[in-house]
Amino acid sequence: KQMLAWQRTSFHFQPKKNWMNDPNGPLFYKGWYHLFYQYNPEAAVWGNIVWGHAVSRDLIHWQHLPVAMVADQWYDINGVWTGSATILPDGKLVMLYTGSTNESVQVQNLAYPADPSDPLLRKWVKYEGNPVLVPPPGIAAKDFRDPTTAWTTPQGKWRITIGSKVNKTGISLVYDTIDFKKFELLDGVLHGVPGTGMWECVDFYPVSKFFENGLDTSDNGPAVKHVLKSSLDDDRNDYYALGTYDAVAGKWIPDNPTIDVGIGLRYDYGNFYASKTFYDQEKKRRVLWAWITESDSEAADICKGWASLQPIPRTIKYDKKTGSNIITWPVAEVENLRLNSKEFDKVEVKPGSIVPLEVGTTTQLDIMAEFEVDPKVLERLEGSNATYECRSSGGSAERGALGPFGLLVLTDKGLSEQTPIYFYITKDVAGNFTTFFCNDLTRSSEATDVRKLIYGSTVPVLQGEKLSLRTLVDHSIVESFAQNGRTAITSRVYPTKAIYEDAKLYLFNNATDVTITASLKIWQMNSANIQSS
Ligand code: DQQ
Repeated sequence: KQMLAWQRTSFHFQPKKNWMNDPNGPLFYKGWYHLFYQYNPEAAVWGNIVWGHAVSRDLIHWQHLPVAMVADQWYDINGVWTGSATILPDGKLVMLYTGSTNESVQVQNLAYPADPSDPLLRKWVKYEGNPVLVPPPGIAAKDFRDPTTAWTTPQGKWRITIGSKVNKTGISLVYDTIDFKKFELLDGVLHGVPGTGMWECVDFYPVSKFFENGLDTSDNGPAVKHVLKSSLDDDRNDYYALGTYDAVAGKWIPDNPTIDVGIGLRYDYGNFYASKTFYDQEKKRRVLWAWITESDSEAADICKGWASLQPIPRTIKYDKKTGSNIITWPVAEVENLRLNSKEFDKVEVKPGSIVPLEVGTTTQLDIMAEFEVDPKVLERLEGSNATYECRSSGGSAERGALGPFGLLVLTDKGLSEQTPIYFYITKDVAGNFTTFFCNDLTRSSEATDVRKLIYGSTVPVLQGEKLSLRTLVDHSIVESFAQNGRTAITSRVYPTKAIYEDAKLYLFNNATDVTITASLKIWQMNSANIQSS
């Protein structure tokens, strides 16, 4: 009981009770951030899906509102599924969402605010001509869902894309519209990738090649690249690629076809799915939400009465330094929750040792850490051909010359439960280094009904850069970022012993050949007191 109560978060968005999944139609309107989400009002498992709704001034402190849309029409009676908002030039809003019909056909529907003068957008009206789109010829009835935010075309129309598949090829269909009521299907697809299966929750948006600000979804030109993201139903991860959008043809081409959507980069290498971005016109940034599932058992979810979280929303930017990836980083507003901080300067961690970090209670933390590895040791070491992979290489217990080293969060004094977040450097025979960033959950809990994977991937480290990581801990969620957000890993952690006052924090170094010098700043985090009205 106490264990389950401990798992509820203090500064992450979650409904008061029951089940949540995908974020829907995020937007900023008349001074308020709105988050809608897939919600089951009746239970802590998926089903009876309606649109939950909450508002915030700062993306951190939320107020729950009554559900925005329920399943009350033949065209959404089996579920008011995922959708996106578009803000029209006159400030009006339209919402497109997928309905699962009385015959479980996936159709697209239009909704709009009943009272645009209400900044809280409490009431929504469904268009009387719904559905506005049904599956086109050649597309199966259950493979047509999750319309994006619309952007403008050179012809002055609106354009959207909708995920689907043909055989095993994941695709995104493209439609033009003037009024969001009548749509015209374009020839061909925005993009498709063989072998990737059904594309859910497609997202498509520009990022600036040169500047820090985010871009409106309709921005285009030589100074932008376009990100295409798909949530792969088959492996439940969010993949993206950078590329070029041809507005005339309605097609997108990846920069590098070998790291295309679904076969290349991910937003997050942990638990992170069905994400959606929106352009925050107030702060001129693009913000990312996502569905973070539980990784305990359904029985435990039913027992605690809730399931799923949203991450701390992240700003998304193109990484000008590498040119090959985007960077995601918790919105600046989360820093307002920082309480007292502790600094640790140049702590030496010898090969095969751990160092406790005394910071008081460790269940709500924001940790910034930098690690230095003696460059002479790096030079001296002989390269090997070892093929390392976070997922399959034995986790934090497997010792190599140059790793693993990093943090142990949510760890009890006896180290019987520990959640390591770490770097691991490899050197090949040609002398090239590769840095991995991983999170090992295999010893994170003594509970037996919990999925305990090892997450992670490589992270680009440029000449002269120190290794840096940031980790946010909030009870059962741990979000980690390497090299300022080039690689992110979100995990759900369910300790049985390392809870409340018994959760400790350590530095560890399991490398055999290097001493690590770590400098950290660690804040305890306030709760966000999420209110219901
Ligand atoms: N969740 C929704 C669908 C979407 C899926 C249904 C992704 O619209 O494809 O709850 O998690």
